[in-house]
Amino acid sequence: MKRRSILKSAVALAAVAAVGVSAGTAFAQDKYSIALIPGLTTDAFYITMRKGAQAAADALGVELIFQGGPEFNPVVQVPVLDAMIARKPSAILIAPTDTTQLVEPLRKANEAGIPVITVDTFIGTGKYQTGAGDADFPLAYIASDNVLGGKMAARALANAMGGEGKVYVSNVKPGISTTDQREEGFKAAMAEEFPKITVLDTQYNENDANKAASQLQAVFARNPDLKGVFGANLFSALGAGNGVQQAGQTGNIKVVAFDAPTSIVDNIKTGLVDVAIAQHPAEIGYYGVVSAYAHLTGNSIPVSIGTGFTVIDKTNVEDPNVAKYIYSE
Ligand code: T6T
Repeated sequence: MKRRSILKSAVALAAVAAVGVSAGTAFAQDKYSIALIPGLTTDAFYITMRKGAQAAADALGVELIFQGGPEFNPVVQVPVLDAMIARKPSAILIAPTDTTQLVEPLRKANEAGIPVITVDTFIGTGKYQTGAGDADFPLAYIASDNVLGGKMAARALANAMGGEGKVYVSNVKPGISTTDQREEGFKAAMAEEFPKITVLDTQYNENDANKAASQLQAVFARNPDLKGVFGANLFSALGAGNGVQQAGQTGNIKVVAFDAPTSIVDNIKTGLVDVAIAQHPAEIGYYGVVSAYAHLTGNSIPVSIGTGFTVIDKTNVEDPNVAKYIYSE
């Protein structure tokens, strides 16, 4: 009898231990996993965003899963998102590659109970949690103020050109919130503040720098008095700058670049590019992870967080306080 009760207690103890072990395992599995799906993986902008996100993940003890496609394209991004939803991360941070085509795919994540935060780009109108529209379900939008950035680009280009002449925007394609807003801001500032500048038709390059370079040469062939170009993102700007060089127009056709990879910064040093407007992608990644974590741990979060810009030109390109905003490769 006595022996039996000892046995019983041993079984009970073993059961407790088993619960302890499984509770421990469950705890390990309960570590939050935050997915970051960039516009594309090989872009210095998103590589830098990932670094900021990883810094926050390390500080908070959460797992960061960085997964994306090789091209900035909804057809490529949606399957990556679907696969991520199947993995059931605790939250998804995503730079949607199209304002409308990512709405339904992201709704699936939301309906599966995975909180969604958009970083860099937005879906719908970008006004979330308003109860209006069918694309307001993401919890937050963390990004640069792209309309303002476009206005800053217009002012920088007008200044470099002496306030008159012909320019055009080298852009990716319509339907991307960031680059659409930059073009909108650029055109608005040109119309309101620089009446002697003519803005020619936008050239769309599908995020292909080679195409952007050929387009520059074609626009220049049709407009030998072309005085400036605004490259509305990294590949547009890189290509437009290369086009200016290939046309033998370095210094004559002014180039203002959105984004600041090392190649564009090098082009500032040689005089090919006049100004680069650096976004702060590391901050976008950092605050993305912090916001997701705050939400997961029961805190309220801001529905929108704006990060800043650093304007880089020949006068400050060597300044260490400016150099820290050059994107990582
Ligand atoms: O300009 C960034 C980003 O903000 C935009 O949404 C897409 O292009 C970049 O990634 C640069 O290539």
